Amino acid sequence: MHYFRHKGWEIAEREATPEALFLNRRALLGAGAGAIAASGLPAFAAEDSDPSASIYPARRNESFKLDRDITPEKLNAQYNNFYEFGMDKRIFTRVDTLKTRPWEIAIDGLIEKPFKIAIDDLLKKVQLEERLYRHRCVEAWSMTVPWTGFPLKQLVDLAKPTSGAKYVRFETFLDPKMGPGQKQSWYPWPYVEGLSMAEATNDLTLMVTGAYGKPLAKQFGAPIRLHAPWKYGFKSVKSITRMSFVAEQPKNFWQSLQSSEYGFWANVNPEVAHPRWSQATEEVLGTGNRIPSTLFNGYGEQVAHLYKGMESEKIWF
Ligand SMILES: Nc1nc2c(c(=O)[nH]1)N[C@H]1C(S)=C(S)[C@@H](COP(=O)(O)O)O[C@H]1N2
Ligand SMILES: [Mo]
Repeated sequence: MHYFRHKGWEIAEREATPEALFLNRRALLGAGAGAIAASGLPAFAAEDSDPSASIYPARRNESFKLDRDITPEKLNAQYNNFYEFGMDKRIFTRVDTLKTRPWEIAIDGLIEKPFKIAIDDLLKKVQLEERLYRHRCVEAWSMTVPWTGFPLKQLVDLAKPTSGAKYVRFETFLDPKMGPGQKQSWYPWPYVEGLSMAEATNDLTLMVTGAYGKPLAKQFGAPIRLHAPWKYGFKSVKSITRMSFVAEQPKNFWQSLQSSEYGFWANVNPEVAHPRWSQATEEVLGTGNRIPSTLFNGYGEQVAHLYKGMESEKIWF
């Protein structure tokens, strides 16, 4: 018998989910269109034409496990927040206008030499892996996702920030033809988010380019989005077109809209209520269960040290 200590977010092997088995089978079959057809599984919009399809699925990094089942793909792909495409959860019904190729990301600000890079060139420069992550929305629901991506640190290293860089600011596309929600002029478009340099270079911070063993479906924020799993979901900005290294703390989309309700740090804390609702529990998508939420969404071992000495600041929402 093996004795080893599980971290809070790890599960025992025997609890491996059907999705995990499915992904392993995909890995054996290869990710070609034939394999997808042969498996009889629904093909989601993005994957057929996606030029990066052949690099999925990536090898799973087994150090990132979960104490919960993976949210079924179909459910997850039909329950999304993406205000560029509307204010309800049925984003998948109208996300076709998002054109993900060509797609360039501008990397600029306080770095050695600002540059632009096409998504498919970036994918050649980084090491993709799969990680199982929890996602906790500020609206008090949660899901668990097999993301594919690479640690943001790899991109920070490519960018070579200068010593003046204290934060990374992310920006989503600004194009109301592509994202008709941007015609709603009372919102502070484009969607902006930010992280401190310490957060950006923490190993947990993932740039996500795939989910469920394939390129990101459009509603998940194709072709590239962020996921910082210890923070409320709104920090995880989708469809990124620009990453700027800056000296000042960026003001994010929700903070610009309503700073009394949404802040910069937005770390999950069940004991600190949102001004309009409790954060003590969360509804686990697809289960009908409401369970207690956890400090840093269960990732305290990895990130609590980042906030030592900052207790007097508004780091919880
Ligand atoms: N550009 C952009 N990014 C975004 C959002 C958005 O509206 N626009 N919504 C955020 C919120 S509130 C959440 S909970 C997650 C939802 O991710 P999912 O749809 O993949 O579950 O995306 C985040 N990233
Ligand atoms: Mo959210």
